[in-house]
Amino acid sequence: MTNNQQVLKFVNESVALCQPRNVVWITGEEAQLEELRKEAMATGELIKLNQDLLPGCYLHRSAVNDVARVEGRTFICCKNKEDAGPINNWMDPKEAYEKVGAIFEGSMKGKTMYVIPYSMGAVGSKFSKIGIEITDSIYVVVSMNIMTRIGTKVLETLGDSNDFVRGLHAKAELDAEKRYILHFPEDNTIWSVNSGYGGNVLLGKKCFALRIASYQGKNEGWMAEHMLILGVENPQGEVKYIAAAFPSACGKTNLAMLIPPELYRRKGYKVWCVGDDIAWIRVGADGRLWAINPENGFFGVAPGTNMKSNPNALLSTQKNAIFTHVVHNLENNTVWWESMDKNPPVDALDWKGNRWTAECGEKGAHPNSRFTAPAINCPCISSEFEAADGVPLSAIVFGGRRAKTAPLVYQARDWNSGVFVGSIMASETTAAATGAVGVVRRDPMAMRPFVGYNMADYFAHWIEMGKKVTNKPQIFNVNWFRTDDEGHFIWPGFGDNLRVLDWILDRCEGKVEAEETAIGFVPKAEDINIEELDITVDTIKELLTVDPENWKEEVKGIEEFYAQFGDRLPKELNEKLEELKNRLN
Ligand code: GTP
Ligand code: SPV
Ligand code: MN
Repeated sequence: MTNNQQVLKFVNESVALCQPRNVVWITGEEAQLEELRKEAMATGELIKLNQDLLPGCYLHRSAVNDVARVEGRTFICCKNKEDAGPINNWMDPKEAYEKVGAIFEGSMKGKTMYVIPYSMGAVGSKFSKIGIEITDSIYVVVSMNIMTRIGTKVLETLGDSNDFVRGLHAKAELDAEKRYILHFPEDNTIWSVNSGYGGNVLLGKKCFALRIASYQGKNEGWMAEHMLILGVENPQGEVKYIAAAFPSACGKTNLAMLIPPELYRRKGYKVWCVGDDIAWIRVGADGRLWAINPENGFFGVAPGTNMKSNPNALLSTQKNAIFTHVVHNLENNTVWWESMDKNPPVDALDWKGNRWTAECGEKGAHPNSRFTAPAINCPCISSEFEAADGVPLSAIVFGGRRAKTAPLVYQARDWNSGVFVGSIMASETTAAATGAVGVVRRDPMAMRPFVGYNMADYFAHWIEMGKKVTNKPQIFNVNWFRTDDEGHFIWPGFGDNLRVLDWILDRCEGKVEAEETAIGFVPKAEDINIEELDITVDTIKELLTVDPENWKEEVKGIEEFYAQFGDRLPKELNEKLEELKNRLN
């Protein structure tokens, strides 16, 4: 399929290591993909769902121990340990190739090896980048076909260039003890073994588009971020773009495709989705930041997705989608998950494939059960989804899950204050990664698990980028997750989050005043539009409070976090921390 000597060398070396029975190059043609789906159905790897209700849709299960990213087994393998930094797990590249090479050795005996050429970003666009993923999993092939642009056209675009990311994946035994997700940023290489879960094996996603790309971006002067991108169209038809970074399972997909509240719809507001998880951001000739979504589909959280919370996401999954670890509804051969509706199926299998009914008290779908769905299925996909230069950003928004402390929204004073705001982000952990759920941890820019180098250098890169952006977006922080004394969310969230974006865009245009606090600018309570909402201005006031005592506690956590980086932490951030402390006193 190609004469590219570097690609051939990579494939040949992978064959020598994994020893597959045969090698199949993925062309991207529907006939080939359909053959593979049939083969996967025969082995049970894919289950074909009701084609009248869910045309082109399949169900897939990995192993019970394989339902989330494994941060403890994810490594950055660069020559110097200091370059991986204190947040990443590090392995010496030579040791990593040897140790994990032994696990790959012979792992594809008797199996087929698939070679998937893929493009992150529209094929041939100057911002796009190419990867080759080698895998023994048909689930990976058909999912990469949804999540990225794959096939012959990508190899044609690559020509004889060596500028591609090498990704090697083997399911092997799905042995959690021998599971490794390795990144070699200095070699443009990713190795993933013993997993079949999306975030660990769809190598274009977190592995390439964030961990490797963040390293490339640092060296090449651009940014790879864990951000959704959306456009808000006002009644005059003007569209302003916002990129927002929230940690895993903290609301990116929901915000990216939100449906405006009735009030806003009547006025003529629309929201357009450009991306729901990853943004590659560059400085344009006009001195603004421009963002593309390098992906071609959504890998979304299923539980909680319903016609009320996120109809656009649900509608995106109604054709050509693949579901993992959800309930298999045997009544009509469809899928179900918690809070999809109030009618759990009676005749059903749970995410493990065991007989299940809602009465048993256990959840039927895994909390991190997901779907891969083509972006073009989304009813509000932006006309700029494939735009070669991306979209210009008016605002960058950070946010996390905080029961207290962080107000509904605040604005940073300037770019470096915004970098500080991003760097001190903290959020309660979710089911998207293995480990405890609901524990507050620092997750700067929602990138804690995804920066492919030293996080202190990543902060420095943000500060450097700010110097190149002459027409800067404003930077904000939001928190949809403040709770009352009974633990209920106070803010209605979802579509009503547009009310906060409305204030954010007004601030960007200098149309609305704000109140200065120790941490930045918060809205005047009456400036958050609560028309037709069942809450009062007093509730908004409560949501906007900045409690100095809470923030003094927060400062301790920030100091502890910063201390890990020693001298490598940019001095600008220490200055911002000192400023915050002074304002609090
Ligand atoms: P990843 O795909 O892991 O990166 O997650 P994500 O950031 O795209 O999160 P997603 O939009 O899938 O939301 C995750 C969970 O947060 C779901 O259970 C949602 O129902 C819930 N959620 C999203 N937005 C809101 C909100 O505004 N308020 C509340 N209370 N919950 C929300
Ligand atoms: C996340 O965990 O942030 C996801 C899902 O978007 S995964 O692809 O598993 O990383
Ligand atoms: Mn994500």
